[in-house]
Amino acid sequence: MHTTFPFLPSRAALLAGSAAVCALGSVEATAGGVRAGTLIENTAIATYDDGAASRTITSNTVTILVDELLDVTVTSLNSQPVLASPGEAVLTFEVTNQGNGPEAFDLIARTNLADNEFETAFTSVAIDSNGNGVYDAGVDEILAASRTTPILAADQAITVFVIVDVPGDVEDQQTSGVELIANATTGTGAPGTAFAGQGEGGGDAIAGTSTASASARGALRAGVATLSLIKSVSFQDPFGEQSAVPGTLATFTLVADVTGSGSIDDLIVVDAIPDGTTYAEGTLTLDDGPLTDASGDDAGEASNENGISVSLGSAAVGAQHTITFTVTID
Ligand SMILES: [Ca+2]
Ligand SMILES: [Ca+2]
Ligand SMILES: [Ca+2]
Repeated sequence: MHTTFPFLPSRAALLAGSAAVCALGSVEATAGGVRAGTLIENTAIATYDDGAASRTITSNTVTILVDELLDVTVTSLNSQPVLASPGEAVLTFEVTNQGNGPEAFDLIARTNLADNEFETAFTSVAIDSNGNGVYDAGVDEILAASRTTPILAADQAITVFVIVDVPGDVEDQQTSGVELIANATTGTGAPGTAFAGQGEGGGDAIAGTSTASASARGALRAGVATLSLIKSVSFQDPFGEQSAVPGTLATFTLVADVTGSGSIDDLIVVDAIPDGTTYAEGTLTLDDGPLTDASGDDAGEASNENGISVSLGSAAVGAQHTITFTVTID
């Protein structure tokens, strides 16, 4: 079978052609489409034969000024909940201009979310000035109130840090969320909402499918290390028995256990020599190893006047340390 055209023009063979050009050169596209402010010019061409000659005419040119779509996404860059202990905690987000023109975004951080098991206090929002993906205090710029990002080019993304304060009474493994909202500074609204003349290049700005606003939630999980200290005593009396009489050696055992999450720092265990007893010189031990009574030569020191002191420094969860020392009952 061959195809026949249902319509055969007799004299004028009409050819409709079109040319799309940008007044400034090639048409640049972004994730949000053709760049805002682009002029798209379009002229139609018709050619025909009037019997005497083949002729060509062109239509008037229609020029389209591309309006600016306002669209944004926010994502959390923390793949796991941020481990939080009392004090500062940092959540990391990415804000991307998904529109087709330059736009800045107002950032709002919310810490009072409905299902939070503890509540953080908002401290500040910073941008990753040195681009290393990590919050660097004193280097990364803290945004002043209104917390507006720099103007982001179409498709540009920036890393944003939300810095919060974790309360001192947080319990291990409790969770909390922080939401970061980004609103286009030109305005937000239902998709299609127009802001006349406020688009890049003099066109309108138009809220896109994101409503020119987006948010994401980051999570915190409290990691709190707790220290337990258990003290016990055993006796060896002058008769080889366990009575507590004058002359009995009383050995105290202190067991320090770190539980929960994370670690603790600057751990020091001290104990006084009880009244009615005298320190038995050279009896201080740590984890079954001897410590000298002198100060400054190892982790411990002991004397009848000042009691015992053992510096354990940092200790991670699961660490257990045992200290012993002996006194004589006077
Ligand atoms: Ca804009
Ligand atoms: Ca940084
Ligand atoms: Ca010592």
